[in-house]
Amino acid sequence: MIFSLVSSIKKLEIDIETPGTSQLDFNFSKQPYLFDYECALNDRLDMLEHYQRTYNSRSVEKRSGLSLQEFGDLYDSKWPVIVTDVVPNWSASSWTKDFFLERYGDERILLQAVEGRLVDGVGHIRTFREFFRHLQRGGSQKAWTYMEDEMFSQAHPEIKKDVEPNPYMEENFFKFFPDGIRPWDCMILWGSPYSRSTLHMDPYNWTAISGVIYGKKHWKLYPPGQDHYMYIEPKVKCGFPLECYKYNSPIDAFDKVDHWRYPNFLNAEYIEVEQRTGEMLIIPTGWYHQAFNSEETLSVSTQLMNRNNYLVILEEIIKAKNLSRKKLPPHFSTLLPPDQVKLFLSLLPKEIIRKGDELNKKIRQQIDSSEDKSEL
Ligand SMILES: O=C(O)CCC(=O)C(=O)O
Repeated sequence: MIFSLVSSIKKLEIDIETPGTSQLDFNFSKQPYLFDYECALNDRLDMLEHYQRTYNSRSVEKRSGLSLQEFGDLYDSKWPVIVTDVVPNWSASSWTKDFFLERYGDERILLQAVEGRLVDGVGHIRTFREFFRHLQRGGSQKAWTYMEDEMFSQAHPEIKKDVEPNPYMEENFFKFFPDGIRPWDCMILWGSPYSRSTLHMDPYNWTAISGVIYGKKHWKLYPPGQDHYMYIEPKVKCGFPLECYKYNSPIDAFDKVDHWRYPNFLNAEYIEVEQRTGEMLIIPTGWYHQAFNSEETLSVSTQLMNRNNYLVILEEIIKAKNLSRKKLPPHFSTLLPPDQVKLFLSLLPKEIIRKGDELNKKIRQQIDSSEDKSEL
């Protein structure tokens, strides 16, 4: 089964007889790449047998001591997994409010305050000090606050050092992206009880990684091929210099869903997962997801592009018309994956990269000079 915005996969059951095509078997310079999810699941089934593990289509395993080989065989671009022995090794695992107050109390960050429903959320720029004061009020189903900030760690690279090492990110082709268009890669998410993300698939359809520093996150994870249940507004772009399509659903799966308005959403199948302090969740390419913090929770999100999902990401970049497939040389698919990515990036119009550099500077200036005095 193949996923994309026009694909479908109704049930999670899979037909192990169906042969699939791997990303090695076709020519990216000639035709669009559609990830073959069923093939990936079939590979996973074979490998579960090999590793003598049981198959459960309703759960996400918690693993420690997971080798890179087994991660690739069982989970990467196939099935979510919670890894329990990465976050405890980060300096970030001892982050506290005092740590941020002492070092960055007057620095400005981006947050969302919600009175009512998720769609009513309003973005604010506030200092850490003000945010913590607000956070102290707690939250309820109808009033909560969420720092969702990707910019702070860009201005403070020392923060990024605190969320290392991560062995599952050793191969990450995003490092080849020029500065201006490399997606911000360390989002700090700090929320009151009841805070939550949107229901979405990530930009460029990358693999998402979330590490909980403290607190508890509940996730709803939707296996690939269910785009047609999500009511995604078609053809909406993210507005990034390196354009991509936006896959944000208007539905809040942690609130009462208006089934008159969104009847097909009733058919969407999902897996529920609880992610606790010190745990890292890896969500594969193609899975819609939504997070809900049932208590005050601090987490960090990042993303992965590696040999198992890089063609999905390059396809998204082509789909959003950053580069014509015709520009790729015929030998493109014969190159090793990292060389394909480097060549692809070198063909992007220089204007896109220039715009990216400019935008990064502009956003930083806007945050630093903001006079946001709006009521929280
Ligand atoms: O932790 C959250 O609120 C959501 C994070 C997320 O969905 C992501 O990183 O893609």
